[in-house]
Amino acid sequence: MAWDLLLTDCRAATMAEAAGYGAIEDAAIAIEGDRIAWIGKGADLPQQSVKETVSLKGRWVTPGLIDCHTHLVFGGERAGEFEQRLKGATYEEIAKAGGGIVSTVRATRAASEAELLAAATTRLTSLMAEGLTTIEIKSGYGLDLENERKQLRVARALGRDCAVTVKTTCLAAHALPPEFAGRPDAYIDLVCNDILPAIAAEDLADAVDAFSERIAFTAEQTVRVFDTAKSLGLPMKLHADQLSDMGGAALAARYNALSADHIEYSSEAGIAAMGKAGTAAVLLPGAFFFLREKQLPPLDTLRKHGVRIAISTDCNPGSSPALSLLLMINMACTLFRMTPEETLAGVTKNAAVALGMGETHGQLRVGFAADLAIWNIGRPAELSYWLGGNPCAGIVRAGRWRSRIF
Ligand code: DI6
Ligand code: FE
Repeated sequence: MAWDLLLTDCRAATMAEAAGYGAIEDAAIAIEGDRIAWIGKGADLPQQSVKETVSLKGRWVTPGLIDCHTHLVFGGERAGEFEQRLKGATYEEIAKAGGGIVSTVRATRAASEAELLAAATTRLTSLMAEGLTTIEIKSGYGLDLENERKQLRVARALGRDCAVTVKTTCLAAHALPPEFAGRPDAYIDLVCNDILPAIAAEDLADAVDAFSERIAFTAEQTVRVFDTAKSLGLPMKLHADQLSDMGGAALAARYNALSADHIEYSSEAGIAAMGKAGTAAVLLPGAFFFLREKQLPPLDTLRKHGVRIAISTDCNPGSSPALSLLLMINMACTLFRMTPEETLAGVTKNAAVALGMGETHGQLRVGFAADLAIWNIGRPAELSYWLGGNPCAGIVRAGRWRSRIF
């Protein structure tokens, strides 16, 4: 059988070793169908017939980037709240006064599916230009069955239209919708009895998420959502300990969740439980930066307990209107003191783990998805070094060229 595509004369950051880049100098990468068929030193390349051979002239290749936590599909924007915050109002004050997430809920409910799709496509295009080949997209601005379904359908449509792999997550337990004011348990009843079963039956969600926080849902309410997800056979993720320690990390670990996200305020016991359960940490430096938070995520504790650390945009209109995953890994280095190796792992193999795709995506390895990004850089650390700009020179997704500008 012939290989479909052979990339020669490149340098590969395979991310296939326990630590570091797993770099191969003078590498070649062969692709058959949508999988990597061979990777190694060009000198060791076996004789094989090939349909297309492309010399990358010394360029670096990495796994296609993975953004594992986004709220990409929403109506409107919240630049007005940004201005309020610059005058001194806090994110929590704005949320309590009926702004915040609920204002995006109003705009999302009012938007048609076509309008949501057009706005989300524009945002996705920016992310994809930087070598993104997989993205997770959450609902959570509908907060009733019809509108949660609408958001998730748009997310599924993006996956069909845009040559990117989309994983969807139902975040119906994101905020209390105004019609349930003062009745959070009644809303959780609706989520558990109606919304999640219907979404699961229509195969609109690949996972279930919840926002466990003072301004959102309690640990007990989160447990009800998780028990429902478990009974529906859906894996879990959690917005945990972002603004206060709610015991979210330990709760996520107890349910073997794929990931606990934010976790700035998580305790060491919670982090240790994540390490044991194999629950990944998803750190979101864009939200930390944009809300001007002071509490750093517990990096040393995460490292000590061997928790896999992913980095993501958290792209959303309130706390992180971020459209660049490369800027996020710069911030993870400058703000969180992560290393460039750690942050590249955070947007490749560890992001894949946070989506339950660690066995097939996020590394350049034989049998893994042929999703890769080609870069005009001298060394991998450049990916987390520049503030803006885009060194991406080409993208292969599912074995096919999606862009090639060299
Ligand atoms: N945490 C976040 O950072 C986003 N959602 C969440 O639970 C913020 C969403 C928003 O402000 O619209
Ligand atoms: Fe989020």
